[in-house]
Amino acid sequence: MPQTAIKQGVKPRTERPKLFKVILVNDDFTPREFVVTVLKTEFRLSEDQAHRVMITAHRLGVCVVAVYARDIAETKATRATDAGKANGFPLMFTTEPEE
Ligand code: TYC
Repeated sequence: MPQTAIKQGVKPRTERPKLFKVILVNDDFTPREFVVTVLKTEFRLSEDQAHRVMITAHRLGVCVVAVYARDIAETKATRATDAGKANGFPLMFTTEPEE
């Protein structure tokens, strides 16, 4: 558009990329300490944060770990789930879009 032209009828919009939640799902088999270790290594949570997230999922069934851009959320959820699998645990992380 030439610099002198006037744009009409276009709503000014600030595009913000949608964020995705990574969700930790409880199970009856994965040891608590293993869950804490995965949360610390893959999501860089402190010992304290990791313990709180683990115990919340343990008590309520699920807990939001963090929010990221879609590809980062999916990569981290996959890597964290694979860490459980590699050790024979059914540990599961899922992703879902934020409203
Ligand atoms: N419920 C597991 C236990 O009692 C611990 C656990 C917590 C597993 C959270 C998964 O997302 C989870 N050993």
